[in-house]
Amino acid sequence: MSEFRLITPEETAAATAVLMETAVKVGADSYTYRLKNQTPHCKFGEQGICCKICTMGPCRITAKAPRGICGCDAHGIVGRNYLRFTAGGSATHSDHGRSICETLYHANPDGPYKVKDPEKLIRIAHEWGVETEGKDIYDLAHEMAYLAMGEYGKVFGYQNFLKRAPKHTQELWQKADIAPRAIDREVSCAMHMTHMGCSSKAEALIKQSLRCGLSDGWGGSMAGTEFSDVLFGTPKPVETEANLGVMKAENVNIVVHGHDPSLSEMICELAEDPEMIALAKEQGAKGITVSGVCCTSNEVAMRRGIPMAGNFLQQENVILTGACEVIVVDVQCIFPALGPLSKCFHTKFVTTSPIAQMPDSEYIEFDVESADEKAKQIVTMAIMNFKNRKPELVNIPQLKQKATVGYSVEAIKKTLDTVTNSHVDQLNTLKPLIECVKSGVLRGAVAMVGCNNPRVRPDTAHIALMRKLLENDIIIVASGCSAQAAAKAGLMDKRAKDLCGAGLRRVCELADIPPVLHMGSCVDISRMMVLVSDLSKDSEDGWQISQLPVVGCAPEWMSEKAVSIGNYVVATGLDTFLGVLPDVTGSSEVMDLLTNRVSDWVEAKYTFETDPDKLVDAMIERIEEKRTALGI
Ligand code: BF8
Repeated sequence: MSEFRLITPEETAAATAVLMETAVKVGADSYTYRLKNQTPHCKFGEQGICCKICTMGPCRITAKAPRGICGCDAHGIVGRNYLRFTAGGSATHSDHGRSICETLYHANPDGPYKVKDPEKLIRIAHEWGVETEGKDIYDLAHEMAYLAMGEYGKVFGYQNFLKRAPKHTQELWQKADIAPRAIDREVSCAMHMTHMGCSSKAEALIKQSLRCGLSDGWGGSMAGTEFSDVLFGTPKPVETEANLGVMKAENVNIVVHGHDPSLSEMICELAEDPEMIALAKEQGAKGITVSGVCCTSNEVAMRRGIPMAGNFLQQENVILTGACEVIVVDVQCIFPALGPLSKCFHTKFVTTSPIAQMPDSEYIEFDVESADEKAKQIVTMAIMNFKNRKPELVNIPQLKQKATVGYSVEAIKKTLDTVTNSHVDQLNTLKPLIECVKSGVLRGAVAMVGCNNPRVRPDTAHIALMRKLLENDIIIVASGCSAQAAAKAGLMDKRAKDLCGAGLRRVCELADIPPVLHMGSCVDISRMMVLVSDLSKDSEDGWQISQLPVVGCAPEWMSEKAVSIGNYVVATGLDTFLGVLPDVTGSSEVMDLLTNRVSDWVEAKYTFETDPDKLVDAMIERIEEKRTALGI
């Protein structure tokens, strides 16, 4: 085995800098150029004190004008903006979850979408009190999909999945009046509360932000994750590779980008079709390589080992390699810049969803009924485009790392089963993990999530934080673009154990795991909620979620979805550390609510810190405080 070496974000940046030369050559711009044109950013926007929810304004809060025309002060304006931001994220994740439920509703043994994990479907049905005995698995799938879609508009009651949380957490939600009702209702209610002349009390707005976030994490996102597993299989450890070097110059390169596995799964399926491979060879290529960007990449990496070309701020780079025949996208986190950029190359930019339509793209609408036909059309388009490459523009930076991915909660428990000496009561539980934490072999865990943001040099905060946490025997579970940052650097290579403290290294050796566990895409942060719930339930000492030495962190986040996630992670009882400030600094009251007073309701709060060194120290300190409080 060759010697292990970490690839630093600086190395990736240097290797991709040459792609900027190509950009100049072909007359394309990139986010770095556009960023320059957009800075300095608007200070009113940054502080959240610009209000444009009616046409009396826009109003901006200054020392001379402390209230908008309607009389709303900075706290009301910031609180409303924060709640609307949350609602955007919650709606987005949840609508993704709804499409998965729709796909499940159309699953058919003879169609493109099948039930790959019937056991999981039956397990969820039992949780929801649905009779399964003697039912055809596809009838059950359709019944469950219908019920799941009903969760979006349920008339009375709360989200079904809330029952997965420990009793104490459920009681906190009830007491604070933040248990989420129908998913669509919480988004709708957020829009209603923030309409002109409704709520301007910061406390009420922040409470609804938590509730709307919970409807995402314990509602829409959880449906997205769970029913994706039913359809496409529950992830288990699988080998893959990450970084731009996974693209192959001699092959037809198809890049899948976005979030919904319904599209990417079909593309992967077709790309393996011998008929398609033969066609690619006929066209002069050696084969077909599918690689991914953003969360759809995480989805197909976790289930199929499809390599990850990169995370959010790599999306332009895949086109700049000059070797991308098709970049096919579904929804979310797609730069509109890909349209004009693709025009500078032979690359076809294919949009597929009515939700994400963009200029300068070829629109091939993807739907459940014609999924295989459309996938075939897209894969054929890529193959036939191979001959249009301009060889002088082809330059794939030769950087890639090995990664073991696919750590669903089920997979984590299975892995732990291998180290328990088979005591029956320890099987299929998280007890061995709790023992490691109790004994101090592991000090705790951090859930590292979220995006890249041009405000931070791509991946630098993710990697710096992870390295220090690992040195301190703190295990990491990661998702979204944070997981891809780790994989690109090499932290999901099992050999990265050598970068860990002695305790964590020992755990990695015994369990044969990398020190950063890939738990999936951003909707899969719902997996992390199940993980901490099960840790609490499996703890013989009755540890509540908020007592666990576990925190959440998003060091380079940028999207509305990330704020929705932050809200449900905090509301579930995990202290959450953000490395980019949300636009709330214009209100001392909202700042105090988020970083302090929310803990009266949910026993957890936010910490905002833009200096990565201070951020990681604050997390380690919090983990140690939790250990001391537990007496371990
Ligand atoms: O949902 S981490 S940049 S890709 S928003 Fe987007 Fe952020 Fe990446 Fe996935 Ni999540």
